[in-house]
Order: sequence, then C-alpha cells, then structure tokens
Amino acid sequence: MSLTRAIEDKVRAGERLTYDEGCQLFLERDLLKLGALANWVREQRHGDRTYFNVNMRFEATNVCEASCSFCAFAKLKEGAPGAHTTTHEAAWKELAEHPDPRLTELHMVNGLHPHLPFEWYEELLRGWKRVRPDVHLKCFTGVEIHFFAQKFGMTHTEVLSRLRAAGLGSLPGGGAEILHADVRRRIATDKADGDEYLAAHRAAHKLGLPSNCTMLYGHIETFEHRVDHLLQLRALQDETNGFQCFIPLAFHNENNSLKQLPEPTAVDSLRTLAVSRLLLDNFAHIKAYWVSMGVATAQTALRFGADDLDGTIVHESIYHSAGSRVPMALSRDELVRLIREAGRTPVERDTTYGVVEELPRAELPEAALKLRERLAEKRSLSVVMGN
Ligand code: V47
Repeated sequence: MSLTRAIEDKVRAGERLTYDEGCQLFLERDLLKLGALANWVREQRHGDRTYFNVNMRFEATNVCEASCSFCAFAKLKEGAPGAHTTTHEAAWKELAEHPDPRLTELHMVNGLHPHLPFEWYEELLRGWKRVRPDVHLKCFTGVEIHFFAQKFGMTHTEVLSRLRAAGLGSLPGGGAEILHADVRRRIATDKADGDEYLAAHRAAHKLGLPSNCTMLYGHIETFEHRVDHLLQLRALQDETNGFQCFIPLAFHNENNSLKQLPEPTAVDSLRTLAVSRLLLDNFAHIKAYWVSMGVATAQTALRFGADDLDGTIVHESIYHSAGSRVPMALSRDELVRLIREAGRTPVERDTTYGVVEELPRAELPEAALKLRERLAEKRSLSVVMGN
C-alpha cells in the first residue's frame, strides 16, 4: 500500500494527520489525487457552497518601523517618497461614500507607525462606526496588536478590549508569514515573533473576537516549515476554536529584497491549498485569495479544497506594490460567475460567515450556456428559413 493510500484511508476515516504525513503530502507527485482528497473533505463540509463577500480594503498608513524582506508596501519614514498616512476625515469619507450599498466589511492592514497615538486608532474606528454602523471592521493583524501592546505598555487583552469598545469586529490573518523561527528571523526580524503572533490571536479568541490566519509561502521556506506552521495554527485552534478561516498567501517578488527568488507556480499554490485543507481538520474554511493566487488559480482551487474566494476588495496595495497583475477589484457579478463556472453554488456571506444571499448554481458553465442558446437560436432560424 502506498503511503498516500494510507493517508487517504485516514482522511476518509476522519483521523488526524501527523507532521510526517503532512510532509509526505507535499512530496506527492500526483497533484490531482491530492486535490481530489482535499476536495472530498471540502465537499463533506460544504457541499458545493462557495463563499465570497462584498468588502473593501483600507490602509491607514504604510509607514512601518519593521523591514520585512518580502514587503513592497511599507515605507520606513513619514515624508519618504510614497509614504502616506490618512486623515480621519479622508478615511471616514471613503467608507461613507463607498459605491456599493451591499458592502458588509472593511478590511484594514497597516504599517507599524512609530508616532501615531493609540487614541488615533480608536477614533478612526469610532468614526467608521458613526458613518456605517452596519459595516464589520476586520482590522489590525496580530502583529499590529502586539506592536500596540509593546508600544503603549498594555497587554494584548487590554489593546483588544479597547479596540473592540471602539468598534473592532475581528482580526484579519495577516502577519503570520512563516511562524518557524529559522525562517522568520531571516524575513521578518523586527516584529512579533511566531509565539507573539499566536498570543495576540489567543487573546482575541478568549475575548470572543474571531480571527483569520495566513501563511506566506514560496520564498525561502521548506515544506517542513510549512507543515510546522500549519500544525501550530491547528494546535491554537484546538485550544480556542477562534479561527474562522485559513488563507495561504503566494509570495510576490517585485520591489522587495527577495526579488531574486522565483514566485510559486500554480501547481505549488494548488498543492499548498490542498495540504492545508487536509491538515487543518479543525478549520471550517480555507480561502483561495484571488489577489494573491491569481484569479484563474483561485477559481481552480475551488476544486482543490477551497470554499471561499474572499471579496470584491476595491483598491488593494500590498500585492499590487509587489507586482500582482490581477485587477484592483472584482465586481460581485464577476465573483458569482467565477464560482458558478467552477460548478459551485455562490453564497454571499458576511465576515463571520452569516449568509447574506445564496445564489443558484449554474447548470453548465456560463460560456457553455451561451453557446447552447446560440445553437438553439440558429436551429429555430433554420426552421423559419426552411433549411
Ligand atoms: O501580512 C506582504 C502578505 C499579508 C507580500 O484575513 C505578501 O481575510 C506575498 O493577510 N507577497 C496581508 N504576500 C494580506 C492578508 C489577507 C489577505 C486577504 C484576506 C485576509 C483575511 C488577509 O500579505 C501580509 C503578508 O503576509 N504579504 N507582502 C508579498 N510580497
């Protein structure tokens, strides 16, 4: 019996995979076999249902004390070319004037700004709640929460409690990178380490604030580092059950100090997503973030274990600074079409996976439906014309 067959039996029996088995999965040559197994798990949990949301991105500041080698977004100093920090008024206006009335989420990630006072962030959230109390604020990575705790002499719990009182609804998953110290020390030295990132999320979960988590893959890490990373997330989820979804993030190599490295291929992305689905047996959702994976690969990932595409977004900077060629936004209709063409049922969700609207599944891919219509038209025309 091949090793993968043994793993397949374990997965179908609902048994948990080990570190060694995770490493073996990364070495499995048959990508389709791996994908089919991850797809089976995905369908057991969600059937054809595939989630997306109507959201927007916001970056209050890209000024950042940290100097992560993969980052093309941060500027070290206020006043440096390209550095920007929003005013409260501009931030509130952007939400108040958002063109889509269906918007349910604002997702904010920032640099670690050396001078902004904590009260500035609290007021930012309070103002957003004043203009759109219905929009969920998914703001500040675990790294930012840890930075605030250190800078302002508070515990993670104190930081999070104050931000929650100002309107914070949940934490996004950014900042996890690779948790293993051997990699993190080389790509992200001067910010929260792996344990500190997890501690910030643990504190959030204990307060009842849900969060997401990520893994930045395809740079200097090995498969073993990826498996270690996934199992650290799985262990915290066993403890708190506070993670809503896991998002693998494909490394982009432009305008950063790792530009000599090639970017991960589509096969690596699909493999990583499938292995994540198989190892993270206590996570409800695995997201194929179309901005990071590319639209075509993210759509394909819906058959490799993913059940979520993230959202409409509108104006993303982190990946576009690092060379992403995907559009700045996808409309709700475009997301629906991508999901339906993958043979799945689109479900518009809010940030905490409450259903906003469940749409019908396409019977055939949209392109095939159009072709069928055209053929039918041609046939009726031939009847009329008598040939
Ligand atoms: O923390 C930065 C990563 C993250 C690069 O929680 C890079 O729903 C690749 O976390 N190449 C921010 N990745 C984005 C993020 C996210 C995205 C979508 C949804 C959610 C969610 C979270 O992007 C950063 C960092 O890990 N990143 N630079 C780069 N050159």
